[in-house]
Amino acid sequence: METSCRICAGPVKGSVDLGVQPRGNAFPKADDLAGEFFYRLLVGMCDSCAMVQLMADIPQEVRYHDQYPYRASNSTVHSDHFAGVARRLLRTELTGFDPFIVEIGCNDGVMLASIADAGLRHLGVEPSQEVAALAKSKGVRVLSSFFDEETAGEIRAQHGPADVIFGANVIAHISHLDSVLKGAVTLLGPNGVFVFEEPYLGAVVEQTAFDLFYDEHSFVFSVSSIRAAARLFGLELVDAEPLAIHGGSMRYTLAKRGARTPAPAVAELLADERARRLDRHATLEDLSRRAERVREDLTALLRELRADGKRVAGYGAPAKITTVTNYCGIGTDLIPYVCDSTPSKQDRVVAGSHIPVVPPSVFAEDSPDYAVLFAWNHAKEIMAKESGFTGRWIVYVPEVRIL
Ligand code: DWN
Ligand code: ZN
Repeated sequence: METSCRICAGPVKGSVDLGVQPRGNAFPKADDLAGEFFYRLLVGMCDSCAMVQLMADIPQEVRYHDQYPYRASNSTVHSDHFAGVARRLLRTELTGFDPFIVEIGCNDGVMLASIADAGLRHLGVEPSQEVAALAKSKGVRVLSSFFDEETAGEIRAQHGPADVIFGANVIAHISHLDSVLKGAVTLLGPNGVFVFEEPYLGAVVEQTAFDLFYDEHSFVFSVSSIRAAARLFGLELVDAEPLAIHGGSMRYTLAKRGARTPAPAVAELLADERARRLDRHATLEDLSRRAERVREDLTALLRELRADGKRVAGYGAPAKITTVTNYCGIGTDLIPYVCDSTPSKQDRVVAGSHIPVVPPSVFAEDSPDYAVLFAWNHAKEIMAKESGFTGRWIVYVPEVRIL
């Protein structure tokens, strides 16, 4: 199958086939499974700009509805990270007279609350009502909308140019990325920056983290694909910084073309990506083979444990669990339940695989023999929290192992 690149219209060939999948963050009620939405999760790379993207386009209104369940503040590590992002922006980019920052997809205000506390002009652009209400309760000003070129024009007309546009784990979600980049050009002041951090293709490849592919991730960025996309729309990649969050992310800084001198990190990371062949189809094809291996190993292990009468549970219900369980064909026969601390996911089931999501107290009481760590990017925090767990952890990233 071949489609056209959403950024440059070049040919995109499907290289990773993760089968028929539901929406990653659907978390339906057990008695409301009739209308589950499914699509073919095929991932490809553009021949021209090397942008890795989903071949299917799931309408954004279907993904970011009012009950969107993800809460960015749900991990201490994440909350600390975003408070740190705010402190850094306050120190570096937001030091002029009456600065203005816009955050695309501000979720529950995990970053902008610190900006609001500092008394700076800001605006979160967030289409999902429940998370937007949480942000507002923290004193964050929110516009209920999707960000695109038109919204950017409206914001500029009302508030003036932005010094910073920020986005975390959201820019790669937006399939109309071309319109977002055009909007950044419209909204930014002459020396403004568009800073965003997203899961990094290099980390996905290195760790065989195929579960980072799901409907919300319209793209998985690399330094080279972002540099190419920025150029097409009058922007320039002026900095890139690897981050540990979400199992390996990259923070990109774009400025208007010619406004800033690119940091040495850009050329260094581009050279590293060339050496790692991150712009080659063969790299995705290899990732696909390694994903198949994880599927074989994980299902074989879970079947073996079941045959031995062991009790196995899941820990964490990130969006990633939807991809893994549906790709591997793991249902309640192998994992009867998964616990998660997010109230909006509890008493619901994982889409497609229908594994019930329960509060962590159920896990503590049940004390299973094994726990599959689906929220693997939070391993440190979760293992510290569950230091009393007497069973053994199973991880599948970068390969299947019992810890
Ligand atoms: O792009 C996205 C990213 C990167 O974040 C989104 N589309 C949504 C989200 O993806 P995710 O759902 O994979 O994110 P997390 O942060 O890996 O989700 C972790 C899950 O684990 C949450 O549901 C909360 C849960 N959790 C828990 O139950 N106990 C987390 C911690 C730290 C805990 O102690
Ligand atoms: Zn392209």
